[in-house]
Amino acid sequence: MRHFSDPAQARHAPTRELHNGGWADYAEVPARFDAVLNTLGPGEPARDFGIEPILAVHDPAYVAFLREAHDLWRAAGREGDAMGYVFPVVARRVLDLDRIDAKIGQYAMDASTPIAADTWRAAYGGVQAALTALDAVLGGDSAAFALCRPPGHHCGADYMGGYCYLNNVAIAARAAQARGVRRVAILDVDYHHGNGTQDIFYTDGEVLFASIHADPKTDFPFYWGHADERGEGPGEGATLNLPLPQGTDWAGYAPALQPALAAVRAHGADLLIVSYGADTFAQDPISHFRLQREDYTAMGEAVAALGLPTLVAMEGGYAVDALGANVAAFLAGLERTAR
Ligand code: OKP
Ligand code: ZN
Repeated sequence: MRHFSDPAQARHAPTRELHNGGWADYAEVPARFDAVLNTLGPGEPARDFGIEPILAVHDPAYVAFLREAHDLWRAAGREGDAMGYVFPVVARRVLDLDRIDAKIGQYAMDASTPIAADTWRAAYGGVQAALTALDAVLGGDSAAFALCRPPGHHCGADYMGGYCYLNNVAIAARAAQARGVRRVAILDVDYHHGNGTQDIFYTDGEVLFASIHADPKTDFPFYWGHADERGEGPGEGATLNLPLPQGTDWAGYAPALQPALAAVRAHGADLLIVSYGADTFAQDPISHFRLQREDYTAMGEAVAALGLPTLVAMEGGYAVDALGANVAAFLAGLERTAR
């Protein structure tokens, strides 16, 4: 299977995040990118599809903010990474304030998503990797892998969060539709609920969002991903949330995969996009499932059995030493079943 990335993605290097009331080392490290390439090989460079596919999903004012936030931060005399600390609950879109802290709060859902000097460039590169992999799939490859980093599934049309700035899979889904694909299914198997992706497609009946994740009662992002969130209006029934308890191993995970795959089948999707996070791994330092490397192969085989053209986009996975092998195991399973 071919895979795609942009070297600029390794330049995004925030130092710390606010977690449980204190500073924690930033878990979404550049070494994740190198670890995957070390295992899979260098792959192919992302091509540049421009800003338009990004603006098909994200608010132009949010994109402008992402591009300038770190410069504004420095201009305000600050050091290190730009990060907010006040978040508007009611009037998010009403005020247009100049103070950098107010701008950040307006466009952020948490303090886990600092903007460093090269954040925009890295996030842009990750989007282009996704779009290049999409192009491979639409061009006839049965599957392709985009080494997206930073990840994307927590950010919405006009907010960042959970280490995510641009929603790679949402942008790929809309780009596919612009090229004539009608029905898209997004299967999110990252440990955390993909609240941004859900949000973007919540009222859209043509894009299915199905997610298996840690119960948000105990895990980030808390406010989204509960089983009763099923979509709204024309999107009603096109969101499926399958929360699982901390400690879930493959024996508990595999049964949840079945209704998710059944929903993809029932959707009549022409294209499958997988938000693949390896943070369900037993040794993941910030997560609490118990999957093993070989379980990812079984997961890949189950996904391949759908028989759909498949774009796999990287989300989380923080056990850096095991990350390459956990990605390779999933891709091997995806390739094993002939289609
Ligand atoms: C991003 B993705 C740990 C705090 C965790 C943010 C989690 C974002 C996960 N120090 N807060 O879904 O893997
Ligand atoms: Zn995650």
